[in-house]
Amino acid sequence: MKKILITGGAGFIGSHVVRRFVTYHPEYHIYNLDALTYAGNLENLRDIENAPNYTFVKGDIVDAEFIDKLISENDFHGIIHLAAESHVDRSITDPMSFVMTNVVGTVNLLNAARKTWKDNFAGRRFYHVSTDEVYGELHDPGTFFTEETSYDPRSPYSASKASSDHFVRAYENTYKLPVVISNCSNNYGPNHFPEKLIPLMIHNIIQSKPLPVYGKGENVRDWLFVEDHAIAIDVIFHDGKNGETYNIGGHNEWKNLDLVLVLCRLMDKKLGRADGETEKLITYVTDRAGHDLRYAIDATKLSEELGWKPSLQFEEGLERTVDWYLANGEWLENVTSGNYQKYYSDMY
Ligand code: NAD
Ligand code: TDX
Repeated sequence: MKKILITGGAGFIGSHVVRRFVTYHPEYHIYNLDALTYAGNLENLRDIENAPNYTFVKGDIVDAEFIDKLISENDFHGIIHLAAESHVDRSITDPMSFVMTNVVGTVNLLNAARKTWKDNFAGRRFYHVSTDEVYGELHDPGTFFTEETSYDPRSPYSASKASSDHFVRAYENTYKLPVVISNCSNNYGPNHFPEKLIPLMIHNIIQSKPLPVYGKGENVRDWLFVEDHAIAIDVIFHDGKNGETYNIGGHNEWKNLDLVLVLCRLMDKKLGRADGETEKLITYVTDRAGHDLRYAIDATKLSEELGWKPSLQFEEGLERTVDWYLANGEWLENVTSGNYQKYYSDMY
């Protein structure tokens, strides 16, 4: 059985990727390597934790010795790398943890793969999961990020992800490591940590707390349902070409304020509140420092070359997401106790 290492598999996107690979690829044994930071939660994987082709490994990608040992002792055919510090606001208050995990951690994995695989790269693949934020921001409607767009990272988070992307490409060029990279737009869906816009709003709506909209709510994001991202990763891992980059996006742009209003109306219905009641909770707060105006992905290459398209309409995805949070109050309760309280009170 081929062994595949997935890093960051206890986090939001990683847990959906792990579930997909464990369920749809019984030909693989999936090793989920995760440090279980505040963002990692094994509850996300309860349904598959006893699957015969699944093993969890607790560990930190910043620990080079540990990573070398893990990778040299296991004959991994593929490494799908998602572990990261992922929240832009946290990168503004603590950039160094982003350098350590996103840059140093990625280079540790690249080094270990190179040393272990030596020049025997046949059938191996290092898949680096990245973000559209490396391309900077867009201003003009109708313009999109393509795979040829120059890098222009503008937050400590995107600078760390851009740096890791460059290292991955450098290892391909210098050592011929078989790599593939994808850059995806904003994900949403079940298991999303409630520091990010959509789950934070859902959490606050349920609790009738203020809904903090940064600035005037005019920034634009392109939203993709997380399971569609997991499908794209599956497709690229198997059919993508070494050395290539694939952009992944939903062609689903929303101004933040419009998105929050849609969510408020949906939650009025779900919670049996009067129409318009929830949106009274909207509160405009100080803008994020260096807040990127607009991200929008052109995913033509992925759809034309590999046949991937998002499967879900946004309305359906948003309703599935809201229903998941309403049905999983205990999950939300667990992740918003303890340290989350301190994070939230420091933010506002
Ligand atoms: P997340 O914060 O929900 O999860 C990150 C996971 O990585 C957690 O389980 C955490 O415990 C683990 N981790 C963090 N530091 C680690 C370390 N030093 N060693 C081992 N494990 C560690 O993040 P996410 O939103 O699921 O994002 C996953 C990946 O996808 C990231 O690389 C991110 O840059 C990328 N991405 C995210 C989005 C998005 O909208 N969330 C969009 C595009 C790309
Ligand atoms: O309380 C909030 N109020 C608000 O107005 C929060 C948390 C966010 N926002 C705004 C900021 C952004 O314009 O909403 C938008 C989305 O914010 P986030 O959910 O923090 O996502 P973003 O900064 O766009 O980054 C996300 O997408 C790309 C992920 O967190 C990254 O990991 C991914 O790479």
